[in-house]
Amino acid sequence: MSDRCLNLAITCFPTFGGSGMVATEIGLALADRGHRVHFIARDLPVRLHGMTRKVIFHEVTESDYPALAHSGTYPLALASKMIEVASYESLDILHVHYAVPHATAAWMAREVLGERAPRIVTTLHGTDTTLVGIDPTYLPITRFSVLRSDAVTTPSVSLQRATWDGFGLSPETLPIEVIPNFVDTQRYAPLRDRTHLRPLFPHALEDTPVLVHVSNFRPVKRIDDVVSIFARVHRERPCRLIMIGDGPERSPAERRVRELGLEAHVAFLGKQESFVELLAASDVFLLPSEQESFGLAALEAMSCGVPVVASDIGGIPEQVKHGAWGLLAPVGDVEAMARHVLSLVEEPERWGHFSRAARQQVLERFQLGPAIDRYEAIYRRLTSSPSSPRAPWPPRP
Ligand code: GMT
Repeated sequence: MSDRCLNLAITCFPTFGGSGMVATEIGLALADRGHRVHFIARDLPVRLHGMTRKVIFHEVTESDYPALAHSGTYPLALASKMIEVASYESLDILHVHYAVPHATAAWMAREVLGERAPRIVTTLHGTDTTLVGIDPTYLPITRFSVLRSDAVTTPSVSLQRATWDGFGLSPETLPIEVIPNFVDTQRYAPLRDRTHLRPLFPHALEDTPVLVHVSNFRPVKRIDDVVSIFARVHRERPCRLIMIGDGPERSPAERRVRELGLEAHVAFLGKQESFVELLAASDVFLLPSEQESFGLAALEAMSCGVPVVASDIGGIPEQVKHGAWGLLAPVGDVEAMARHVLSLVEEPERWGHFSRAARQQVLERFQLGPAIDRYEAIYRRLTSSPSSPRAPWPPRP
């Protein structure tokens, strides 16, 4: 197998969200290994800010022609840009993150490029197959495009299975490789420096427990449960809550916090480009989601040595072992989650044990290097085979 440098392009959503972060980190790590890396996206991905000299960025711009307003031309503009970049740059690999509509745009580009087309790798991230992808509005085209990818990956076994179930497929008709998400363990490292918290809660005592939640504030995150857990814990033991991120559920959550009279104890910070110091200074990370293919934010917390209290759902138990370095409860069981939080913040020794074990797990299983090795191996396998295998059509379950 040749180890020549590859010419590859990555497509992802540029906004705040785990899939874009993972895609960006993969691209930057590949560039560090000497590959030529292009990003094709609607906007500069958040984590590429200030890093553009390492990679080449291609912006996808849609026509503003009035007749096309509201006709959803992003997939067409993206496919056109993929064709352009692949033709000029002789791309080996097109790695798309999030199937809807990225895998479809990649398939369209390949149809146009024919023999010159790069191999397509699709990384599924969660709602692209568990929610949006299986919505009948998109199911036929998403399923088709994923099947037409040369390689498919997911960050968890849970999402691998959910994809087979949702698409009515099997390991034989759609091979899916599980490559867990990863974290930069040097950046996300334990740092119990409470000075970063003081400006948020000037009147809190030094030992007041601080809970933290980071997400895109979508309904699937059950933001109301975050507030409920906090309110229950606060009744037993005064504490504080930091809410990082923004989305449709933020306003209702802020309203509820005010109704409960807890506004002095909760800081809604909105989107933050960097929040690692706040995360590392907090005591417990809350993730009571309805669904979570992986839960990257929980991994970042664990890497900082912050124990996680979360829903026992999706890919979360694959990274958070209940009772060992985190605590899980059924979705919606805010009573149990509040008890879990109290069991950590009221027992410093137990907290310390969970904190060290969480960090250790991340160091052992979720480092960047091994994940990049596995993506690289897929690229090499695809580029060294003369023609990529195409799944039969129509697919059988
Ligand atoms: O669909 C979403 O919720 C957004 C998506 C994203 O783009 O970040 O999140 C998914 O991908 C992340 C990165 O792989 C995972 O950490 C999240 O668990 C996953 N979200 C869901 O499954 C709800």
